[in-house]
Amino acid sequence: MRKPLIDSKITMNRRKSLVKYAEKDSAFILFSGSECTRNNDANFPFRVHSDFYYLTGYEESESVVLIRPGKSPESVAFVRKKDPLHETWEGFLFGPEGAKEHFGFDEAYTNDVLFEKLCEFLVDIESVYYRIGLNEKRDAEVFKILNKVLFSRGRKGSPLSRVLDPEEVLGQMRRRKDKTEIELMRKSAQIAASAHIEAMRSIKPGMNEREIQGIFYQKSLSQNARDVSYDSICAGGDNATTLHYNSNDQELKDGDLFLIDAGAEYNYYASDITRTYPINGKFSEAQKEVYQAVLTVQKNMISKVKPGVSFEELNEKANEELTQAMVDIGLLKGNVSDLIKEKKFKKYYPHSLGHYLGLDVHDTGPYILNKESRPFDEGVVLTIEPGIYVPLSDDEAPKKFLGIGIRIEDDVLVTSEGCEVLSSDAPKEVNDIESIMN
Ligand SMILES: [Mn+2]
Repeated sequence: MRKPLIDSKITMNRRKSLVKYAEKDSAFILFSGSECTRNNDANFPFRVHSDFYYLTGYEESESVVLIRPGKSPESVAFVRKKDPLHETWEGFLFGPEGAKEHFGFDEAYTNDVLFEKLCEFLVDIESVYYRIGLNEKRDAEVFKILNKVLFSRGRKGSPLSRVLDPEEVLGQMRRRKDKTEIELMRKSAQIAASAHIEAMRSIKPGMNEREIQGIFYQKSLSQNARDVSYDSICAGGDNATTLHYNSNDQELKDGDLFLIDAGAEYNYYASDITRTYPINGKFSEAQKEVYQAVLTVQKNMISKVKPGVSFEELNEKANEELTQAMVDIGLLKGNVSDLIKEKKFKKYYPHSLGHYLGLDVHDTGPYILNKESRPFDEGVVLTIEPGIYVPLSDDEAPKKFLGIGIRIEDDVLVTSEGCEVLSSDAPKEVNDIESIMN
């Protein structure tokens, strides 16, 4: 038998607490996702949908859960049937009995009766939380069911009033991490940080970007990460000025910087860390100038993270400080407040400061609520990742800065008083980096 990764008491409590957030007489229909098969019969690795995992801990593909907050039965699972022949090929399945026993669902069935059972369980439901657009075929089936439910109520029955995005509720819940999640986030960041250190130690001029990608991957999985949390960005020299560079196939040159944006996924929880360092182990003066500018802003922004502060405030502050730094090092010319107003900094810093982090790398949760910027709460995890990128092709920057792309990214947990940097094991001070590399 496969052991569930989360104690079912925790997922049962999460399902129970939906009633605090959800509309009256509502139901959630959540799918785990389906296996993707290539033409040649080889499987793409399946990964359960994060909302589904958060509320169930169940990892099997083609599973569905219906949750009716406050009603009985409250949770009904539809899962793959136990099938010895299939299990010989593909491995263990819990089946409905196992699903009930080990995951605490009130009822469980095989997934082939999903649609007739849904009709039954949706009769007294007014609003359905269902995510449209993940799978068109599934959308069509779900809407067919909803239509059938509607008709079954006859003329006197109340209409099914709404289909709502489950993110409205799950975004709120998942945005603040509970104790169990914080432990997993911490572990995920520690794994990734140690993989970053390994990459830092291994890099040498003449290696290929891909070799460092491999070292990061190996070091993550050897510490029990189930995968990397996204396609790693391993960019030497000018490649680092392409924000989502992922060809990772060029030779690393003596004298260039290396930018690596890579994270681990541990028990489905993501880390997301970026470090930039010299391929030959020693920063040049020009590289150090830009690096220190980014690092100072990054540390300043981290020091401001606490409950009540919002991304909007931090973004504004980061834009100001980065513009000032760009002027100080001679990358931009002119009056600082004009440059900020005209957003001239965007040329060298085109993205924003960070994002929520959790079961997904760009985690769910509202950044804006009721048209107001949402302040951080205790338990929120986010990234802080300013950067400066000067492409070789730039015709305005001083020559010494051309081909320098720097981003420094940490994972930060909001605590009651301030914050904790979960990824602090990964060195980022110039001296620390140089001493590890030499
Ligand atoms: Mn990030």
